[in-house]
Amino acid sequence: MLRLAIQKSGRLSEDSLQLIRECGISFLSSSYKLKTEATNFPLEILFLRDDDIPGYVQDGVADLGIVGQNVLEEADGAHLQVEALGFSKCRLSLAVPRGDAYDSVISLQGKSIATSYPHLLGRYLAAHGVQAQLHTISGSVEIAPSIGLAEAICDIVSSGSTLLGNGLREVETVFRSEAVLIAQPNLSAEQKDLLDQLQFRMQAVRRAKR
Ligand code: PRT
Ligand code: ZN
Repeated sequence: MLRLAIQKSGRLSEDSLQLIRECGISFLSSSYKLKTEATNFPLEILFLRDDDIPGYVQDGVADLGIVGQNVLEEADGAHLQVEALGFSKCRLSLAVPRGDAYDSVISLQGKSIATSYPHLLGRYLAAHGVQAQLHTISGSVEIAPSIGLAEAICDIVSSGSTLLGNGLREVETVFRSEAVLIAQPNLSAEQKDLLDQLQFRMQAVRRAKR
């Protein structure tokens, strides 16, 4: 038996469930439940907050998980990735108020930056030799400059319309992300075999869409 953790409700939920269905796995979907069992594959599905998924998989509470690489990498879990899934593509970007002067990342030297990704951003700034003051906030990062909390932000961007609507200009890409399948490091031989079957089906689903 494998336990797969997916996001309970959010941007990854629907595509994660659809991928499982497209792999030919049937289950009773119940949005209010915490878990459900597949009827034709030895798989149990746990519904969790996305931020909790890397930790549950690292600790072996869940055997597998589907999560964004942004959340995985921020939690230092990149070694858990076994398969890129091709959906929920987005990027973690730096943005500044539209009217502000900006030449390169060096322009951020000594500035204050609001983000929910202090680890990824800190690593990027260090690699570019920039020292900045990071303010870690968990949501509504894009309003930080307009309320005087920070001079720049680093947040997830997809279409770019949220930045535009808040008078911000995207200036650097810090990290590119998509949804990935992750697995706990200590699967049994039987579980590894099931994971192989699952990955084989996931790859076939993706090939069929190309
Ligand atoms: O409740 P829970 O903690 O489980 O969910 P959450 O609110 O933390 O995450 P959720 O559902 O918003 O996103 C889950 C994952 O989807 C993220 O970790 C990313 O991997 C991926 N993803 C893809 C996105 C986006 N696209 C996205 N556009 N996550 C967030 N956004 C937000 C972004 O934060 C910003 O507010 O959308 C806004 C920007 O979108 P655009 O299109 O205006 O640029
Ligand atoms: Zn989250």
